[in-house]
Amino acid sequence: MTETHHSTDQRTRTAVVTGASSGIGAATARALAAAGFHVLCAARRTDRIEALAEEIGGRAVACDVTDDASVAALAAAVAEAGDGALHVLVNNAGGAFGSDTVDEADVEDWRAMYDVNVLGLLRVTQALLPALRASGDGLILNVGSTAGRVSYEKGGGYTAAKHATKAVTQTLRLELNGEPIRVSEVAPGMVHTEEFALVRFGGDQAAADAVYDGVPDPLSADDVADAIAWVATRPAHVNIDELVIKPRAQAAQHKVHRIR
Ligand code: 8X3
Repeated sequence: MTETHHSTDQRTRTAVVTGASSGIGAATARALAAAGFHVLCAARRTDRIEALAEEIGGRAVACDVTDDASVAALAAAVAEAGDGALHVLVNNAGGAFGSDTVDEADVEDWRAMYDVNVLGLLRVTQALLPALRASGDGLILNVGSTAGRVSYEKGGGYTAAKHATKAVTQTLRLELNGEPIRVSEVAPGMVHTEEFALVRFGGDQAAADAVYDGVPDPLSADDVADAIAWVATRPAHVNIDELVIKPRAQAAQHKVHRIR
């Protein structure tokens, strides 16, 4: 046996991670593969997910969660890879676009945030629910945020979208009650990834760096992936409803310890 890092009981289980090209998504794909899942790495940037899939023995699936046809192609790939069954869906694709007050926000930024963070989750979940049901032991894990718990200045569009992520997660858990599908949300606070803040600030590296400036230890993508893999590997009857994870330095959204 060569794949000694795979636990035998998870070997044949299949997982999908959206937004797998970077950050929390890529780290989650690695963590689930290490836990023994066959991971379908879904994202728009094919060069990145192909390299990742090769690294972890998974499969790359080009997917834009804001596009119906693209999500249908993901469902087709799942049907092929998992023999019609999917055990874990990690709805991770998302992001923040813009940092403006409600007064000055760009409607298109808000539309794009709702589309990827909320409607993307809806599209993918609808498309993959039949395969999750067919597994007899499915998990839908939505990556939320502390921004889905509180609001903060210049984050109105993102906090609204992430509050919606939480609401949809809770609704799904109610509606799927009695079916063999768990529904969970992992909600991180400050995570230092290469792209999240950079995208939010439209490529302004100095603004992105300022978010983490002086914070001794923000979370890493691996920290969050570790939590996601833990949720995914609980026994079938154990539903972790929600897990909020912040760095020690972040006592609350606005209360962040900085050493300079
Ligand atoms: C990211 C956390 O603090 O930028 O989801 O809203 S925060």
